[in-house]
Amino acid sequence: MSTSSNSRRQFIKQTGKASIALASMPLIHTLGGMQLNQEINFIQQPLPYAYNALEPFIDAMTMEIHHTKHAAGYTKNLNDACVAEKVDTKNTPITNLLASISKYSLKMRNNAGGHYNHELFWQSMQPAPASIPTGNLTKAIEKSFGSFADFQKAFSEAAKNRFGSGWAWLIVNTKNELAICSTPNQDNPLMDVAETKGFPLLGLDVWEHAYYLKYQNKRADYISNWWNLVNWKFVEERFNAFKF
Ligand code: MN3
Repeated sequence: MSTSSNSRRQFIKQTGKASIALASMPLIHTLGGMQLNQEINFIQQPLPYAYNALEPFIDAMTMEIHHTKHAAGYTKNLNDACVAEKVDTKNTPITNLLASISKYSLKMRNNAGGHYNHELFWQSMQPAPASIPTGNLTKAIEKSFGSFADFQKAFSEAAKNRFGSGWAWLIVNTKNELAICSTPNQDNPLMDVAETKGFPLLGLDVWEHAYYLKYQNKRADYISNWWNLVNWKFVEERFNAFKF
């Protein structure tokens, strides 16, 4: 898929409708020069760092099981569901599938979300030390949340308060503003069924499989330590590529 961000921006300018932009977001596949390839055949990408690279905040065993078992399972099951439900994976970007997910089975919903969410999750982390957002993203965060500290507090609350399994998100919403939301299970803000819709810039996995070996019941400690691992450069690239 090769719609350029220029023609995309042009398209958005002409239509002026963020909701249309959200339904046709090819740029996610080419951010930072990376070709994720999900749109061709839903492939799980290798981790961009070693299993132990995020220690001491996320331990190597958690990372290995999470990537090779849980996340790999979502990708496999997504491909199985696509065969069963006759989705043309060669011509269906994952974002299009998510935008019409209500037309498919629960298996498709859970695994398309699981695949997309985890591919984003791995890339949005990097080994410590902690970084902070810069440039346009900083300005947008301050505009929407007051300060970076206030943003972190609100995002952490969303992650803590997600009952059971799910995700917390920083998104660009349909009003083209930064917002925080959370989703249950493997849902995400790109889905037509999502309560709050938008383009995900950053997501935090708060399923117990993401932290239980090290943190057990202490989800709040996992969340506060995770801030040391956020790859703000990657988040900012997503923001700048999406901005219109
Ligand atoms: Mn997970």
